[in-house]
Amino acid sequence: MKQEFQTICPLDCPDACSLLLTVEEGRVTALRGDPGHPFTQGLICTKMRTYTDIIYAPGRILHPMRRVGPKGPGARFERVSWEEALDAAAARMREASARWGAESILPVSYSGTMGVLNRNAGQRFFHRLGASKLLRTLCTAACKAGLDATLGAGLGNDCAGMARSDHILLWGTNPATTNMHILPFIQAAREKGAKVTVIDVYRHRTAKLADAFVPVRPGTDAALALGMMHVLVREGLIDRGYIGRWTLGFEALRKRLEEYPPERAEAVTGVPAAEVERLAREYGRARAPFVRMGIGLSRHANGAMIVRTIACLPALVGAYAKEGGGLFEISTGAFGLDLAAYERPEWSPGGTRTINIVEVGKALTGALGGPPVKVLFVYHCAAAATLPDAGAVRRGLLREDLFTVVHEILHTDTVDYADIVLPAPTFAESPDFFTSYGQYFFGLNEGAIPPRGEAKSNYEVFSLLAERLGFEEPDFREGLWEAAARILDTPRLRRAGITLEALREKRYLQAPLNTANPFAGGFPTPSGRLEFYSERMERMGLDPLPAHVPLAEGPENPAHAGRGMLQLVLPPGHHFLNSTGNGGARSMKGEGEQRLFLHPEDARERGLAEGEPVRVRTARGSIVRPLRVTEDVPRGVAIIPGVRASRHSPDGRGVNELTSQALTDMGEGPCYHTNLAEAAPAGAENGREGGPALTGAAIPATTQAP
Ligand SMILES: Nc1nc2c(c(=O)[nH]1)N[C@H]1C(S)=C(S)[C@@H](COP(=O)(O)OP(=O)(O)OC[C@H]3O[C@@H](n4cnc5c(=O)[nH]c(N)nc54)[C@H](O)[C@@H]3O)O[C@H]1N2
Ligand SMILES: Nc1nc2c(c(=O)[nH]1)N[C@H]1C(S)=C(S)[C@@H](COP(=O)(O)OP(=O)(O)OC[C@H]3O[C@@H](n4cnc5c(=O)[nH]c(N)nc54)[C@H](O)[C@@H]3O)O[C@H]1N2
Ligand code: SF4
Ligand SMILES: [Mo]
Repeated sequence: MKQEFQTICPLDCPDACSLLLTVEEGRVTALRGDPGHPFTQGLICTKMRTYTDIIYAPGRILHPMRRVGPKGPGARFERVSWEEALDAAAARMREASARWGAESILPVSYSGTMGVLNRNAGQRFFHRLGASKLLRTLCTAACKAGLDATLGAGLGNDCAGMARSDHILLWGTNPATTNMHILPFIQAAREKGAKVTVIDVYRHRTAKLADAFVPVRPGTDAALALGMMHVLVREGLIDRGYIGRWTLGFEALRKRLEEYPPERAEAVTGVPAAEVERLAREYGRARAPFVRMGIGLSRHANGAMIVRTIACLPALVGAYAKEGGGLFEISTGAFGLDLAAYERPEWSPGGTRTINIVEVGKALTGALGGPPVKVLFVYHCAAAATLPDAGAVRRGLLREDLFTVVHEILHTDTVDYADIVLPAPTFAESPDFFTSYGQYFFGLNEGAIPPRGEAKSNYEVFSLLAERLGFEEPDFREGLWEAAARILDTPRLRRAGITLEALREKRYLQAPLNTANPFAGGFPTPSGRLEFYSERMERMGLDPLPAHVPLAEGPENPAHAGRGMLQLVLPPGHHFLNSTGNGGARSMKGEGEQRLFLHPEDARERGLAEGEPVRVRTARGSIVRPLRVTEDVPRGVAIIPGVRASRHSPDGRGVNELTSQALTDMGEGPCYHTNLAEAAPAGAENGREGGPALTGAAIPATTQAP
C-alpha cells in the first residue's frame, strides 16, 4: 500500500519546507516538496530529495551501545539495552553531581532537528539537574544582536515580497545552496526587469546566476555599506520624509558618513570607488530595492556591526515601507512561543554557570576555570565536526576522566568519543512542530513511519532519564502534544487562532504579523524608530554609530601586513546541511572531494598546482586538501566549502580544525569566517606537521577598534 504523509523538513535551513513523504510497506520511498505550501511551492533541494540515504544509511545507529576499548577514531562498541544505557548515564550524572557539583555536567545540543519540542527537550531536565547551562550561539546570535541594535528584533520584510522588487542585493548569502525557495521570487522579479547583484567574498553558484557580482574582502561589508550611504546622502538620493518619521540619529549618522567617501570604501573592501558609486546610485534610484542579507556574513569578529550597518541602508531610501522593498535576514522574532513554560529556566539554581557552545573546546580542556566538566551529554549536534576549534574539542573529548553520552542517528566523529551511544530517530519517525528562521510559517509533523530499530526521540530520552533521577515534576510525564499546546498558549497566538488544533487542521499557519512589513507600525527598539544611533550600544561600551571595525585577525592589522596571509572562509557545502550530508551516499558523491579554492596568482606565488595536496594552516591547526585553482575566488582569499567531519576527510582532520573559539562583537557568536591562513605544498614538509611558523600568540583573537 502506498500512502503520503505531510511533514516539515527538520534540517537547520531557513526554508523549513513542507514535505510530502511517500511510504510503501512501512518504508519511505520518496520525498517531495509540498505544492500547496506558499513558501515551499512544490520544490525540494538535493539534500532532502536524497534523505532516504540517511533514514536507511547502512551505518545508522539502531540500538543503544557501550564503548569497548579506547576512545577516538576507530572506537568499538557493543550493543546494550536501553535500561543498561540509561542506568549508566543516570549513575554517572548522580556521581558527578555528588563529587564535583552538578555544574560538572554539560549538555551540548544544537540543530540536528529544528523541531521545537525535540530541539529543546533537554532544557528542563538539565535545569532541574542544575547542570551547566549551554548558550547556543552558533547560528543566528550575532546577526540577531546586529538586527536588534538597528531594527529592535530578528524580523524583516518577507522574502516572498522580492517578487515585486526592481532591485535585489544578495549580500553575503548563496541562496542557490542555502535558501533555494527564494529563487522563484527572485526569478519573478527578474522577469519584470529587476536587477540582481551578489555581494560576496567568492563567486558561488548564485553569483554565477546573478546579473552582477561584487567581490568584497571578508569582514569589510560595513565599509561598503557606509560608502554607499555616503553617496546616497551626498547625491540626495534619500527619503527625508521616511527618515524624519521613522529613524533616530540621522544627523549623527550623516556626520559619520563624512568619514566614508567611496575612496575609503575602496581601500578597505577592494571594491573600486566608481563601483561603490554605481551600487549606491542603482540602489538609491530603485523603486523598491530589497536586500537579502546572509547569516554567514555575521560570522566574523565584527559581524554584528556589519549586520547592523547594512540594516541602516534601506531606511535611508524608505525601502522598509515600500511594497517589494526592504531587508530580510532572519524571522525568528515573529513566532512568540512561550518557551520558558517548556524549558523551565527558573529550575536552574541561581548563579549556575553558562558555557557558550563556541567555547566547548575550552570548557573540556579546563581553560575556562570553574568546576571540571566530567559528564558531557551531546544530542542532535555533530560537535566534533561543527564546533569551532575542533582540535581543542577533540583533545577534550579524549580525556579519560570524561564520561560522554551521545544521542545520534548516524555514526559521527563525536560518537567515536562516546561512552554510551543512544539511537535517535529521523524526522520521518519523530513528530514535532516547527517555526522557521527564513519565512513566517508554523508547521506540523505528525511522523510517517515508526522509529527504526530502537530509536527514541530527544523528548522520550529526557522523560526516561528524569524518571531514573527521581524528578517528580509533572512536566516530565506530560505527552509531547500537551507540551506543544502549552508552548503555543500565549495571548497573542491565541488571539490569532494559532493553536495546536488549528495547526492539526491546516498543517501550516502564518505568524500573526504584517509579514510584508513588520515595521509598518514602528520598530521594536527602545525609541520605536530604526536606530542609526544606538544608546544601548553606547551603554555596552560600543560605538553607537555604524562603523567599519578592522579584524584583528585580518590584513588591516599592521601585525599581519606583508606576511602574505590568506583570508580563509569556510562556507556551507551544496549537498550537505552542515555536516549532516556526510552520512548520505548520494550527498557525498554530489559534493565530491573537498578542495581548497585559490586564485591563480595566489597559487602561483606559493608554488601550488591544480589537484596537488596543500597544507592550509591557521593559528589553530592545519589540514591538507587538494587545490582547485579558480578565478571565482579573489586574490588574498581562500575558500573551503562544506563542513566535512574528520572521518570523511582525507587526512583525518575536518575543516573546523582551522577555526577559532573567538566570539563576535555582539551576541557572542562564532567567527567561522575570520581566519588568517597560510597555504604551502603539503609534500614539501617531509611528513612534518609543520610548514611556515604561525603561532597563536601572533594573532589576537578579538577585534579592536583602529
Ligand atoms: N546546502 C546547505 N544549505 C544550508 C546549510 C548548509 O550547510 N548547506 N546550512 C544551513 C544553516 S545552519 C544556515 S545558518 C544557513 C546559512 O545560510 P546563509 O545565511 O546563506 O549563510 P552562509 O551560507 O553561512 O554564508 C553566506 C555567504 O557569506 C559569505 N561570506 C562570508 N564572509 C563574508 C563577508 O565578510 N562578506 C560577504 N559579503 N560575504 C561573506 C560566504 O562566502 C557565503 O557565500 O544555511 C542553511 N542552509
Ligand atoms: N566551518 C564551518 N562550520 C560550521 C558552519 C559553517 O558555515 N562553517 N556553520 C555552523 C552553523 S550555522 C551551524 S547551525 C552548526 C550546526 O551544527 P550541528 O547542530 O552539529 O549540525 P549538523 O552537522 O547538521 O549535526 C546535527 C546532528 O544531529 C543529528 N540529529 C538529527 N536529528 C536528530 C534528533 O532528532 N535527535 C538526535 N539526538 N540527533 C539528531 C544528525 O544525525 C547530525 O549528526 O554548524 C556550524 N559549523
Ligand atoms: S534542507 Fe531546506 S530547502 Fe531542503 S527540504 Fe529542508 S528546508 Fe527545504
Ligand atoms: Mo546555522
